[in-house]
Amino acid sequence: MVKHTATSVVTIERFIIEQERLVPEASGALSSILYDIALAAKMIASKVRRAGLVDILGAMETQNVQGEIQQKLDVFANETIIKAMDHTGRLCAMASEEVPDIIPIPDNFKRGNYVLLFDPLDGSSNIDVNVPVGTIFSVMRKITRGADGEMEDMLQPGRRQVAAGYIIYGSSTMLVYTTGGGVHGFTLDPSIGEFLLSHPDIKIPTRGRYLSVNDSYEQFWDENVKALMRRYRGLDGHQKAMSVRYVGSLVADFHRNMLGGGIFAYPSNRQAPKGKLRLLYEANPLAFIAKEAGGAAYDGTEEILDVQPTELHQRTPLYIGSRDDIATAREFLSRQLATVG
Ligand code: AHM
Ligand code: MG
Repeated sequence: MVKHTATSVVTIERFIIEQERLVPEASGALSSILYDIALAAKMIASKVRRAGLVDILGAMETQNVQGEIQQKLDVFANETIIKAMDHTGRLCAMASEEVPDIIPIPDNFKRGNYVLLFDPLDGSSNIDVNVPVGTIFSVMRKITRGADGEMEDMLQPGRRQVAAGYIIYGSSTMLVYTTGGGVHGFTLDPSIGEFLLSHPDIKIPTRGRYLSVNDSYEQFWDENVKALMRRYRGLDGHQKAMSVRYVGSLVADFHRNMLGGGIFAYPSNRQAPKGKLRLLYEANPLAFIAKEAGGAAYDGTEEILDVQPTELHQRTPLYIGSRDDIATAREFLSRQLATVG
């Protein structure tokens, strides 16, 4: 990573260019995908900021592919990302949590060598109570031979991601991303409309302070999960109790735990044997970031990044965060005393 002095102002554009120069064979395509995502993020941020002012809130009558009520801002975020990315010649297809099938590149635009998968506005049920929401994205290299991206390009294990990131629309807007050379965070300065480097080379503390889990599902958890949560809470006398923090907005919970250390868990339960979160749009990109920051992500059986996806909107249980806390999860969940179902 290029070193900057504490006083140098580094825009995301400058940072991406400098990172690209460190890789002599880079074509610039990935850098351009990242700029375009940053542009879409600014457009979404400005809309989210005004959410309480303009008549944009409220559920539309359509339901998204997961069967949940879509908020209008979801639709806006989804369309903004598609429009910012479809004409650039860098992508050969996209996939969104809000769209049932692969999103093709329109016929009149050039195709590129990458696919983009994204959750345009995660946690959108939180918007009308002014809780942070986020965008999550993942970039993979195309592996099929034709010009258009195919299902096989989308269903690659997370280990093959070449870039991943998230934007958190919180008290400030931040964009955090990795291309495999560490995790870097940028804060949007609204007065100049630029993302400025604020958190270079983020590392997750090896053991964390925070536990983020929705324990209203406890009655439906497997015994191993219950025992694991007792350990995290310090109830079995083996470790200091972690503090419970649950926003219910994945990006916000993940971001806090990445900076402060800890674990976010959405275990499988009897009502939802695969949990709630999506492998391709949520778990994989955050797992790549966690790994690059020195943390880990686990699905209760294997590393998230090793899971071979079988469908676009696949759900997965998720344990993600500090390395040692994930090791504890691995220890408890591999006991397999009882099964969920
Ligand atoms: P969404 O993709 O429909 O917005 O749902 C995902 C959100 C996550 O942000 C959050 O971690 C989770 O749902 C919370 O779910 P629950 O209310 O079951 O705890
Ligand atoms: Mg989501």
